Amino acid sequence: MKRIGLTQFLVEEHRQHGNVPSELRLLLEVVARACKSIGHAVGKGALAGVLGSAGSENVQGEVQKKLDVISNEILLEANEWGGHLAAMASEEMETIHPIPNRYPMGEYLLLFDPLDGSSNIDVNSSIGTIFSVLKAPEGMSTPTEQDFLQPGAKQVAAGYALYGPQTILVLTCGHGVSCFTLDREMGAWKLTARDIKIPNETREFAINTSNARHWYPPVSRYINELVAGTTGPRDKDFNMRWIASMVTDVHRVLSRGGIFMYPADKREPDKPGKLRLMYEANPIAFIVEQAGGAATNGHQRILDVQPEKLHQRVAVFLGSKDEVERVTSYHLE
Ligand code: AHM
Ligand code: MG
Repeated sequence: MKRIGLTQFLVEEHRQHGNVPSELRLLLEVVARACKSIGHAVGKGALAGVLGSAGSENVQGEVQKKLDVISNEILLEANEWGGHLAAMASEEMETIHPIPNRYPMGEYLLLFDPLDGSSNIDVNSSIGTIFSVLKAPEGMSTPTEQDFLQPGAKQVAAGYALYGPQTILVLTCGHGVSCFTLDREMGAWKLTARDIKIPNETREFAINTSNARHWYPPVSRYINELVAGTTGPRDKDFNMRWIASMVTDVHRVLSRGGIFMYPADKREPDKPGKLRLMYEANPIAFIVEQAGGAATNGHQRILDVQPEKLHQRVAVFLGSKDEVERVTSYHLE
């Protein structure tokens, strides 16, 4: 089978749907190239001295790993000079990163979680990069944080790279979800799946059950029913998986169905859940919806949440549609 590359895919996608103008295509190609570099650093591991802690904390108060910092640098450097971006924002940086004056300013905004699943880095398990692309507001001259605070429904593209047994790139530009596999010898992304659809029928769920005692009643009820299996109201057995790398857990859901949850809980009522709306929940929700699944915060569609802060957190329920609708309905009862 002849496999097309990322550029050909994006050119043809634009021809068909008019959704990937050349500026956006160039931007996505640069992001994909940066992910290739991150994948290379990840693959070198101890040989390149990239494992372990960086000895610093990010704005969320989390200890940064060396690879968190390296991946952030790679994405910033790769995307600064091309002329298609106005500014960037990252999970690892407190404030936005406007494009330096020496480069032309473009019309897009890029947000990323440079290395998702950081706790997996030093144990050689799968990790990823998540990114989201927005259009800068009309008439914007100097980008500010406010310009980024657009609901996820406004994203023009989103994707993730997964550094696992294979390095892959999953992408949506608003007309379905495609997957590219990195041909390591050629150094090229090759299309390996298009129009990915999340199976609706599932017997698999993903949640960190060590937090069970902190959950709110709708989550406890839903999980208890799954765990009860054939002896409970669902009348079938469910299996559980938790990799602690959202990208990896979500990729499994995309591949064979399931539901992924990181709920809000009673520990920090003003911090709903752990995952970040702008860098994690929005791009993944866009992909999941484009693959026929659903994504809510228990009360509303994630893509409709109006962001108030760059680093805002959000509860997440996403994956196979019927399951997401069920757990959401328990919250609304
Ligand atoms: P990170 O961006 O700092 O890596 O944190 C996000 C990760 C997700 O990938 C994953 O789903 C979650 O944190 C795991 O959290 P926990 O360690 O509480 O299970
Ligand atoms: Mg993350």
